[in-house]
Order: sequence, then C-alpha cells, then structure tokens
Amino acid sequence: MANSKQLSIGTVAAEPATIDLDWSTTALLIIDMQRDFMEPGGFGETLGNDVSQLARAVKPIAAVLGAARDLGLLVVHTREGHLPDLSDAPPAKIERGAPSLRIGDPGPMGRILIRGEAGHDIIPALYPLDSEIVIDKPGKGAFYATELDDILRKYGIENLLVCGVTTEVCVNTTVREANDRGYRCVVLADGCASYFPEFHEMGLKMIKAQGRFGCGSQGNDGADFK
Ligand code: TIU
Repeated sequence: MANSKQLSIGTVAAEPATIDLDWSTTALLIIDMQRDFMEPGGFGETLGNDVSQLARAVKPIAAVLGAARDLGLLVVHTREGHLPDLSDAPPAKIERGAPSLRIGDPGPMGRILIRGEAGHDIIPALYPLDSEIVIDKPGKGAFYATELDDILRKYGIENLLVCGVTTEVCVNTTVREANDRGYRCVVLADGCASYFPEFHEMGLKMIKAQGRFGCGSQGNDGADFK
C-alpha cells in the first residue's frame, strides 16, 4: 500500500513512446499469478496448456514488485476464481472446451478455480504482503464485478503498471477496461506470459500499436521503476 515516502516523477522507457509517470498516482497491478494457472494440476493445465510457458514472467514480476514495495507504490494483486456454490460462474464459462477437469471439480490443489482453495491462491514467489490489496474477480477483466475501480480512485491512482498472466486473456482484457476508465497503462512485457508464445507477442503488439490501450515496457530488473 502506498506509504508516506516522498514519491517523484519517473520516466519509463516504453513503446510506442517514453512515458513520464507520477509515482504517487501509480499502482502496480499483478494479474492472476495463481497456482491454478502456473502449476501442474490447476485450471490452466486442465485446459490442455503447457504451464511451464508461464514461468518466465515470475522473476521479472518479483523484481518489479520489490521495486514497487521499496518505492511505496500501491500494489494490487488479482485472482480469478469463483464462489464455492458457483453462483458467479456463468454456464458458458464452465462448459467451455473439453477440459480434463471443469471449474469446481476436485483436483490436486483443491477444487478448480474456487476461492479459498490452494490452487486459487497466488504463487509463493509473489505472495502479497498483508498491506497489499487482493481483488477476487469472477471474470477475465479485473474491473468486471469487482471493487477495483473504487479502490484505485480512493487512492487517487491514475496510472497502472500491469503485468501477469495471460497476456492475451486477462492482461489484455484488464488493460482495455482500464483504458476505457481513463487509466494510463504501461504493460510490463517481460512480466507477462502466455501458454502460447505467439499470443503473448501479438497480445503485446495489439496493446502497443499506436499506444491504443497503453504502452509496453520491459520491467527487467525493476531498475526503471526507482
Ligand atoms: N485461460 C487463459 O488463458 N487465461 C485465463 O482464463 N485467465 C487469465 O488469463 N488469467
């Protein structure tokens, strides 16, 4: 959560253009770095995906998270998942594809994509501090049916550094939703990943094209964000 440190303007090397951000109105938004997407036996794997493709985003996110904590930025983590009675999970979502296990079925990390289960939680390497905000979302976008917009406005946030998984699904949807709501978005390219490398690449290209929804930046070791 934002602390009382004196925050300043940071210049972030980004595409299509360098962007100046006032750190005091900037939050780090980490999308769905959950065991259900990242680890074998979770939702991602039940859909037939190779979860090892997502591991590359962990180190860059850890670096940026460390820098954000040092800087005193507001840090928000999201988790995709559903209530145990599935009342917030539309049939169209539960039915989709031909997964080996469906949302709500018992799996090795508990019921698939259900709040409170081990698989629903964030991976240990990026675990939120007690002071950080965790948003539970039933959809792909982090604003749909959540309190995220109210919280960001309460903290005076105007800019979002966005990372997480997957690039083309929950990151892209959230950045588009954020853009509609007036937030300046910088997507941290190496802090995002997809089960499909070509979708990652195109997902970033779509965001960066003419800066339509936001800019793309390498988060690298977090050095840009100090
Ligand atoms: N299935 C897939 O690629 N992603 C999701 O369903 N959620 C997120 O992107 N987090």
